[in-house]
Parts: sequence; structure tokens; C-alpha cells
Amino acid sequence: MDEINTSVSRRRFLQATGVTGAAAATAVMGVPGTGLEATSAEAQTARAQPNTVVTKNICHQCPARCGIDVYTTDGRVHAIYGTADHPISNGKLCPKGPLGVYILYDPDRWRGPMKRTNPAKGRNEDPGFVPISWDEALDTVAARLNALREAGESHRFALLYGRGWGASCAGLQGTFGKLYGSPNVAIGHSSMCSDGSIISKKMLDGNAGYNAYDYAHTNYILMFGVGFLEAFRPYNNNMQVWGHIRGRKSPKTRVTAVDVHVNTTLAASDRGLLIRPGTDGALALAIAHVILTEGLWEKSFVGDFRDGRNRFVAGQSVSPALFEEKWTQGLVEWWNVELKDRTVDWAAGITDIPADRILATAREFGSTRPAMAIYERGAHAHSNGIYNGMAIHSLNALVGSMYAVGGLMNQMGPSYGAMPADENEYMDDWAQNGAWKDMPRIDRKGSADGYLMANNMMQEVGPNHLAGNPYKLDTMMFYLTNPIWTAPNGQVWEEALKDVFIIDTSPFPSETGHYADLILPDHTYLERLQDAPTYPFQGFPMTQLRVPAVEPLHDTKYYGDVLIEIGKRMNGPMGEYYRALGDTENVLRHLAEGFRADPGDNGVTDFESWKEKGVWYKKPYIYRQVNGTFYRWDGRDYTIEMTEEEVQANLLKTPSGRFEFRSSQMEANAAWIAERTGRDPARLMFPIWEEPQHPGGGDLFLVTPKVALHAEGRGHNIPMVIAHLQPTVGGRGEAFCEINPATAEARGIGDGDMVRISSDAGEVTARARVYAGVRPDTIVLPMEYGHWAAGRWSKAVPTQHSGECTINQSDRVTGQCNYYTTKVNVTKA
Ligand SMILES: Nc1nc2c(c(=O)[nH]1)N[C@H]1C(S)=C(S)[C@@H](COP(=O)(O)OP(=O)(O)OC[C@H]3O[C@@H](n4cnc5c(=O)[nH]c(N)nc54)[C@H](O)[C@@H]3O)O[C@H]1N2
Ligand SMILES: Nc1nc2c(c(=O)[nH]1)N[C@H]1C(S)=C(S)[C@@H](COP(=O)(O)OP(=O)(O)OC[C@H]3O[C@@H](n4cnc5c(=O)[nH]c(N)nc54)[C@H](O)[C@@H]3O)O[C@H]1N2
Ligand code: SF4
Ligand SMILES: [Mo]
Repeated sequence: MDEINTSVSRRRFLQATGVTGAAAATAVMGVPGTGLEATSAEAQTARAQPNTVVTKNICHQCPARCGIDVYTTDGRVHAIYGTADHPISNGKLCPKGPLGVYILYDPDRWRGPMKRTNPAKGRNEDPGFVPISWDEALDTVAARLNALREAGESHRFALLYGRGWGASCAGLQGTFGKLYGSPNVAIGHSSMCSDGSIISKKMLDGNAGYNAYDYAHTNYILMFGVGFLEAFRPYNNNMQVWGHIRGRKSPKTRVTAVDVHVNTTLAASDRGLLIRPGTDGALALAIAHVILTEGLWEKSFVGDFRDGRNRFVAGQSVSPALFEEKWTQGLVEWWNVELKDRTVDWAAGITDIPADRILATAREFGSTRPAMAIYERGAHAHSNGIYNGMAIHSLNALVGSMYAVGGLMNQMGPSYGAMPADENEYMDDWAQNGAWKDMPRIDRKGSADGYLMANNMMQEVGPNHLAGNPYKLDTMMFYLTNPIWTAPNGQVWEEALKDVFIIDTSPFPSETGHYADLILPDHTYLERLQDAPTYPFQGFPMTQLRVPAVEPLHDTKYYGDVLIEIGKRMNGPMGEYYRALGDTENVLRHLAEGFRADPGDNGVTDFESWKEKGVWYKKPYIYRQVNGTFYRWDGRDYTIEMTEEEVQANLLKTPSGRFEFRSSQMEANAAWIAERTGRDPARLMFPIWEEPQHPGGGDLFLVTPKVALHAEGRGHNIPMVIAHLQPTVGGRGEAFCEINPATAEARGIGDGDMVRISSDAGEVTARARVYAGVRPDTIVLPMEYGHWAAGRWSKAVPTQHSGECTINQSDRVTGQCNYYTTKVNVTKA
């Protein structure tokens, strides 16, 4: 596979996709630190009519969490704009932002709580939902949970959640599990999302979270499997910062994108490398090899040979005694066991990228400061994801970008006040010492025979319940997750959810809701009062508030209040705790008390001013590494030098307080990893190369990426989204499956033909788009299409759902579900 010559095709491509306009516009829009925020933001903001009320809210369609101004006139929401004085939106939105109006007025929304009357469950069974009162609904749940607890089986209640937002919703769940007594309250969807990046970074730098990035000041971005201009967080702000770093900034930030097809990001980059799926680690190792052999590493951060003479020569071992490391650990050992043989020619054979392109990329990246290497699901959603991630993240240490200007940070949390009550004062005997404490989790997270190091394993819950291993659940509640549809091979979940009592809290019909025994519908985001601390952004702390724009249209209830109301109906001290909490507004008022002692930069000091502004934030990020010295902010500048102990406590949180090329956390679990995976216990703690495993039984890789209009699994019932989902290859009301011309021809497939895609898990159909921008060994089919129980527009598309062909395979260490690694057969339908 050759490098894509983007310099020739870029202009035409961008015109076709409309990116030229966006990029040109963002060049004059607000970019943090460029002084452009105010003027451009004011110009963007609509003028409200006298009878129009503007409320602050946070868009809910992707994790960017953009601040929005919601315009309501005569009780009807009619417009949504980006909030002008909000650090992420700066007065702008992505194309999805204004579509929130469609979500609020979706005619398929549930009207109120309901119970199922048809005991038979299945795709073709009508649930026979009938309306009930909130009291009946909440009493039913509480009676079930009280009975289960009294029978000593509280572990058989599981609460599964996805895009939980704040302390007033998903944040309440952990306490519920602790007081009730279930290890399965709550299980998040992070293993189906992007734990592969979180955990691979944690192994090296000790931080368990996504990074915050200083894009505005970097001079080089090397992206591995990242949809920077369609998905990577925070998408809206990424587009703004792109206009700055690729337009006004001097020097212009160079970008190399590594992907398997030409998406918007790759087309807009300086260099696009189409890589064989699952081999990003090999590319990163070769780049590290070049950085070392050519002496390009950042000596102020990594250290140097004691006599200053570089002894990193391909194929030759080096004595560790000759090298003095500074903020890293294990560099020379890593070189000896792995890197010395990871030459550019070796990587070319594995990745399918020509050696001269790898060398040029490595030299550019290694000799530009500041530079950053970023990666997400494309790189780590494979069986070898832990190593792909570790190899890529190691590049950030090699060029010294950890906590540097133009480098990577970690997100600070908000200054919240204390909760209205302390749960530790409400623990009865069962909560403190019950037999549930010895029960494994249903997903086998944390167990030696399961997934010892994973954060969550939601993709295993359905299959494990079905097999009764380690036990059968009795009751399951779902908040903002729909795994029958979003988990790989969801057909297994369709079987699994037949014999368990299901409670769904979505405002909308969904596949999981189709199996529900009770529906307890949430308000939509424009109707609820809810906090939402920022996803990692620029490191400084920030938390936001959703203020209802209208009275709830239907008989719905905010999920946080549903939890509290169930809690109040629980027997014993647990019920007392929830009576002490009161309701979510009381919780939010208590949290906002923290702002009194730590006022936000925008003057937010309490609950009322938080509601008015919609966001509390406090700049700057308080840590910075400069030429190998770490400093803390003194109120005016970064002058307070940090001790090694402070760096370890706050920034490099590993056992050694260093960035560990030799990971002590992997080493501590070496016996377990070696036994489960057959890996070499002497090497498995380093970023090493490992061949990915591609299940499925076919000959083409199936990749199902995010596109700009994609709102996780939640944008499917918006006619605008369904009609325009794929800007790069067209699409009018159905998804196109990208297939390379040579691959299509060999199978007799023409542009626009229907194709059958099959694997060992299942078979779906889609329409083919013959597209030279996709690798010949790969097909690309975005998700979001193929819903069968989630509203009228989503049902009306012919394209089926890629998840039904996706094999449930996980990285054993990170638990990351390997969405982009299945191999499928493709034939003309
Ligand atoms: N518009 C939009 N943005 C979103 C979301 C959304 O639904 N819509 N969801 C949010 C969520 S939940 C998440 S987890 C993030 C995900 O953010 P990303 O991980 O950035 O997005 P993906 O599209 O999952 O994957 C990124 C790219 O990896 C490529 N890829 C696949 N296999 C490989 C490979 O082996 N190697 C390489 N180099 N590339 C490969 C895909 O073609 C795709 O372009 O996005 C968030 N942002
Ligand atoms: N084939 C394939 N599968 C994928 C992916 C992929 O790229 N390809 N991406 C994966 C990724 S990265 C992720 S993060 C997961 C996401 O998958 P999930 O965790 O399932 O999350 P969503 O699809 O975002 O949300 C689903 C549920 O939330 C409900 N919902 C919508 N709005 C609200 C609301 O305001 N309140 C409440 N209470 N409920 C609401 C919806 O009706 C739906 O039932 O999917 C994963 N699955
Ligand atoms: S980037 Fe995400 S949060 Fe921001 S407007 Fe778009 S969909 Fe909403
Ligand atoms: Mo995700």
C-alpha cells in the first residue's frame, strides 16, 4: 500500500465534503489561547427575541460535551447554538448540535412509565407495553430488590450503564451498589468503548484516564486510528483548533494520519498512511527504533548515555549501566529485548507501509518539538491492543511531551462540595459484611480466571448470564446503554435477556427496551437538570450544568431521581440515606457549594450562577514540564519546582514515579498474563510486537468507524442523520459499504450493488460503494444503521447492522472489545 498523495487530491476532496468551508471558518473562530474567542463568538450568537428564553445546556450527542444555548419561544424549543463563553464550544457546534430539537420532539418517545404484558420475549414479539403510574413502577422495582436482598441474593441485581454524565446520575450508582450489596452495580460500557487507550497508558504512566492535549501549541501530531475530524474528543473543538494549527499558526502543525481508509481526517492531513489493520504497534516500534538509532530522543526528559555517545545501533545490545535515565524507566532493557530488531524494513513487511514513508515519518516526528502521538480505537481495538497502545504512548515519552507545552496532560476534576449525606453512616450488616462481598462480578472483571486488569467487561455480561457462569442474574437495569445492539454479536444478548427481569430507563424505544419488563423513561437532555464534568479537554477543571429548557413534554423522570426514589423505597438504613439525599436538585446544590471557596473564572460561585452560566471552570492546568523539570502554577506562572514525590503523586503515578517502558504493573501480573495468553514472562512488560488474531473466518477486515453525524448508538432516529450519515462516500438514507475497486472487481461487485457480509457470528446486507480510498483487504461500514426496534426512521433503512457480524473477542489485559478485527466474507447479494 502506497502513501496517499494528499497534496494533489486534498483540495478537490475537501470541496466535495464541505470541509474547506469549515476549515476556513474555524480559522477565524475562537481557539483557546489565540484571543479570538470573544469577537467570533459574539458574531456567531443569534439575537434572542423579547419573548424568547435562553437556557444553558450541554449537548448529549457525543462525549465532547459542548455548552449550548437553547432558544425557547412560547414554550417551544426552536434553536440551539454553541454557548459563546464556553471553553469547548466558543459559540460553535458540530453539525449534530442543532439536531437536539429533533431528539426532544421525537414522535416515537415513550410517554411515561410502562409495564410489559406479553411474557414471551424476542425480536418479533410485541412487548404489549401498557402505561402505569410512577408509584406502581417504582414500587415494583423496590419490592423486587428488597426481596432479592432478603433472600441473600443481592448480587443477582446488575445495573449496566453507558454514557453516564455526572455526580447526579451515574455518579450515584456506586453508592447504590455499596448500600444494596451487589458487585454488579454498576458495570460501565468502557470495555466496549475505549478502555484500550486508558489501560495501555496506565501501564506506562500510571494514570487511568483519557489524556487532555495541548493541540494549539504542538508542531506535530502523529495519529494512529483516530477520527480527529469526525470523532476524537472533543470533536467540535478539534475542528476549531484544526483551523488554527493548520491555518494561522506559524509554524503550521504537521499531521500524519494512520488509518485503513481515507476519512476526513486523513484527507486533510499532510501524510496519510494506510496500514494493515492491527499492526499500528509495529509502526510505532520502528519509529522508536529510528528515534534511538538517530539520537533524536529528548535527553532532558529521557536521559542520555553517561559519556554522551549514542550506542543504539540496529541489532546490537547495549549495557544498561552506560545509560542514565531521568524521568523514564527501562529504556535500554526495552531496546535490548525488543527495539534493536524493530527496523524500518521489518515494520514495512508487517504494516504494508513502504520503508521510506516510515523513515520519513519517524525523522519528522523525532526531530519536531513539541510533538504528540495520539491513538484511539483503530489502534487498540485488537487482540494485541495493549501493546499497540504501549508502543504508541512510549513515543510521547521519547520526545518529552508528557506535561510539556504542546504535549499531553491529565484532566483535573471539579471542586465539588460534599454530598448531602455520607453513605458510610447508612451501612447495615449486609452492606458491610454480606456474602455478596465474596461473589465474583457477572462480567468476571477483577477475577483471576477472568479479566484481572480490566475496568469493565460489559460485552461478557450477556454471554455469561446465558451460560449461568458464574451465576444467573435475576434483575437488570439499563441506563444509557443498549448492548443488544451495540455489543458485538448482539444475537447472543437477544437470547440472554429472555429469562431475566429487565428495566430500561431510555426515553426512547430501543432493542434492549424491546426486551424490557418495565420502562422508566428518563427526561431528554433538554428537559433535565444534570451536571456533566468535562471529558478530558485541556486539563484545567471544568464542570457543566444542563438547565431544563422546557417542562418535560411527557410523564418522564430524570434517571438520577429514579435511582433516589427506588432507594427511598428500600428497607432499613439504605432507605434513610436516600431520604437524606432528597432529590437530584438537592445533590446539585450541595455540589455547587464547593464553588464558593473556589470560584470559577467566569464568576460562578454557587448553584444560581452555575445555572446562569452553564459552566464552572478554572484555568490554567496547574502542572508543566519544561526541559525535564516539573513546575506547579504559582498563581501567575509555572515557577514552583516539584519534588520527585510530588511528580509521582500527581503526574507520573507509577510505582517508580517514572514513565515506565518496563511496566511494573504488567510485571506484577506477569505470571497471570503469561498463563492466560502464552506471552513470554521475560518480555511481556515491555511494549512489544505481537501478531493480532483476526477471528470471523472471512478474508476481508470489517471496520465500522464513527462518522461526523454518528451519535454513538443514539442518532439513528433522526431523519437528517440517517439521510446524510456518510459525507465522504455519499449515502442517501442508507449506509454504503466502502470496498476497494480491485476487491469489488474480483468478486463481480459493482458500485451500488447490494452485498452480503458474513462471518462466523452472522450475516448482514449493505449497499456497496466502490471506493479507491479503502485498503483492498478491508471493508468499511459505519454503524448506526440497521436498528429494528428503535423508532420509525431508523427502521426504514435497508442497510443492516455491522455488529451482527462482529465477533466478541477482547484484549485479555485491557478488556477492550476488538471491534475492528473481525474478518468477513463479502459476496454480491
Ligand atoms: N461524531 C462522533 N464522535 C464521537 C462519537 C460518535 O458517536 N460520533 N463517539 C465517541 C466515542 S463513544 C468514542 S469511543 C470515540 C472514538 O473515537 P475514535 O477511536 O477516534 O473513532 P473510531 O471511528 O472508533 O476509530 C478511529 C479510526 O480507526 C480506524 N481504524 C480501524 N482499524 C484500524 C487499524 O487497525 N489501524 C488504524 N490505524 N486505524 C484503524 C477507523 O477507520 C477510524 O477512522 O469517539 C467519540 N466521538
Ligand atoms: N459495530 C460497532 N459497534 C459499536 C461501536 C462501533 O464503532 N461499531 N462503537 C462502540 C462504542 S465506542 C460505544 S461507546 C458503544 C456505545 O453503545 P451503548 O453503550 O449501547 O450506548 P448508546 O448507543 O450511546 O446508547 C444507547 C441507549 O441510550 C438510550 N438513550 C438515548 N438518549 C438517552 C437519554 O437521554 N437518557 C437515557 N436514560 N437513555 C438514553 C438509547 O435509547 C439507547 O437505548 O457502542 C459500541 N459499539
Ligand atoms: S461535538 Fe458532540 S457534543 Fe459537541 S455539538 Fe457535536 S455532537 Fe454535540
Ligand atoms: Mo465509545
